[in-house]
Amino acid sequence: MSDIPAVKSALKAQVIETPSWGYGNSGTRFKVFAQQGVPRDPFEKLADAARVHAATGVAPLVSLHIPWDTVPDYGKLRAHAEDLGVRIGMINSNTFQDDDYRIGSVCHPDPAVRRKAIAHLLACVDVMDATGSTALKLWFADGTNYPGQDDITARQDRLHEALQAVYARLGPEQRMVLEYKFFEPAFYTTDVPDWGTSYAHCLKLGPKAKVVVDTGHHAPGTNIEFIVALLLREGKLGAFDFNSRFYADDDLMVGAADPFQLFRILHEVAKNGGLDAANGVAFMLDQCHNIEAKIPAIIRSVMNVQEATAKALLVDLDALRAAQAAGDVLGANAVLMDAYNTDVRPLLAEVRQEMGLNPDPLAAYAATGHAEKIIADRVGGTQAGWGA
Ligand code: LRH
Ligand code: MN
Repeated sequence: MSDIPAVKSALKAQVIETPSWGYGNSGTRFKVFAQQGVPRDPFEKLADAARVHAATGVAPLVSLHIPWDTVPDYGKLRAHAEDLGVRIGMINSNTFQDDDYRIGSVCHPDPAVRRKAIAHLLACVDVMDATGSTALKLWFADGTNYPGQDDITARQDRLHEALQAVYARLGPEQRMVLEYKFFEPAFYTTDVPDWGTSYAHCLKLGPKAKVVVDTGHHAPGTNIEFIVALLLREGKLGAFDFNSRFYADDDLMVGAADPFQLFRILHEVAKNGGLDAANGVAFMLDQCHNIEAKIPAIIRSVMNVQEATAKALLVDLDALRAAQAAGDVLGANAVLMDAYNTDVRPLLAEVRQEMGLNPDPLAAYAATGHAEKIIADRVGGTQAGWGA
């Protein structure tokens, strides 16, 4: 039987990180649709993120992306975040939007280009120092498009050299998380294509280096919760980039395309200590809201993570383990499905009330009038976007 008070306190202690770029304009190679009221700078992005935290109570961290969130004074940005009741989370590097990086950044054949990329990564650690962030999140678009274009092993040597330089720069409380992705923008090899490659590099680097699981970065049919369980067992799960997809890296709202998969992932997280703050797993959203209203979409996404987490915490682990030990295949599966089929919305409404919040975060946000205010106020200037 589930310990509801324990489930409730775990849900109240949940920490979800929202992406600064989720509040800006985004799209596909076909079109980036501009929306009224979109932020023009990182200060306005933080203001929108603070509204998500105010409505949900569990989104106090905002991840930044450099140079998309470059400002002259990061101390001022940090203070602005704290005034708004949020904190700066992971700092994301960007070595995928410069002409010099056409055939790679840290894996580029030309040492001068590699030095440029490493300098950017080290500059991101400076941003961590200035904003109080404790995690550097690395994703490399590096790869090749044609067989023979470059040497697979040599590129791994170059990657390791760059990662070592960054690892050596980290402060005592700082860490780095390495994200993998099986393709795009490269279409023949990607230098960090899967969890195993990221894990191998992180193992060589040391305890401050862990793996990022972006739920949109796997080949169709991949059992992501197996990867999560294994990385937790190895103590090498550093962070999630939550989103969902029907086909490729669609970056849709987490849980929208496959809520059952999200539940299975959170089940492995909850069962293997991944929710314990001591394990330091970051739960970030990495999404783009190309056609839908951005702040409500991010609030809905946070609620989807909360619902999957609540269902995972309601799994009767004693009954599950007993059925598994007895080889009771259908019995064990039924225990999990009972939790998944539980409507946890009343429980979450209670949790929000006990946190002093409106039980309906979307209604809470709508009642603030923020959506109308930003459309009225944010006129002129350049709307934030990927700049792709
Ligand atoms: C790459 C990625 C990475 C980010 C970017 C915004 O696809 O998932 O995490 O830097 O999206
Ligand atoms: Mn990602």
